[in-house]
Amino acid sequence: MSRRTFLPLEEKVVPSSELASGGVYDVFIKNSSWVWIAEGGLAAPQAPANEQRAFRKTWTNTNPAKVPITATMIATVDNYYALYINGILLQAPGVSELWDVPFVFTFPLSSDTTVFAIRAINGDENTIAANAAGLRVAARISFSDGTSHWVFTRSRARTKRGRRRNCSRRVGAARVR
Ligand SMILES: [Ca+2]
Repeated sequence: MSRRTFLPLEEKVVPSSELASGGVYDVFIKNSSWVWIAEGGLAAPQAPANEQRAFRKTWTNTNPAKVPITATMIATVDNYYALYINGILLQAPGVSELWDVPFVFTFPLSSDTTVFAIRAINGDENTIAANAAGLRVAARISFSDGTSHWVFTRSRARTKRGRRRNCSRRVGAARVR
């Protein structure tokens, strides 16, 4: 029997290369969209308060010549979220998180399939009324040959519960987790 050990999470400054053109923050701002689940007859980005929704993306490498080695992901939720990678909790939900301050995560990949899962919570913002909700993500899969593949939230995607929808929200500076 063997026992795995894990490195502790460490919070750092986002590298300037990720803020520059082509970096994960730049690609996130230019290519990803806010999404949520249309429900209750509410107009985007409004959604019921004090409720949570689950989002999941299973990414599979379909090119046997490519070996995925790391993923760098930037994500935010209005209002906060838990992030799971292959079922492992990477980010616990924090009620004090700010939707306009996305986090960047980098983690190793050890197989051709990665499951990104987010439990997204729309907070009450001191009211029980409907309020803005959204999830926004970009992730870069890096391969051993130096190439990469991007995954984004897109407003035209569909979920089992209905059409996700876009909303215009400005996102500020990123923080690394
Ligand atoms: Ca909200």
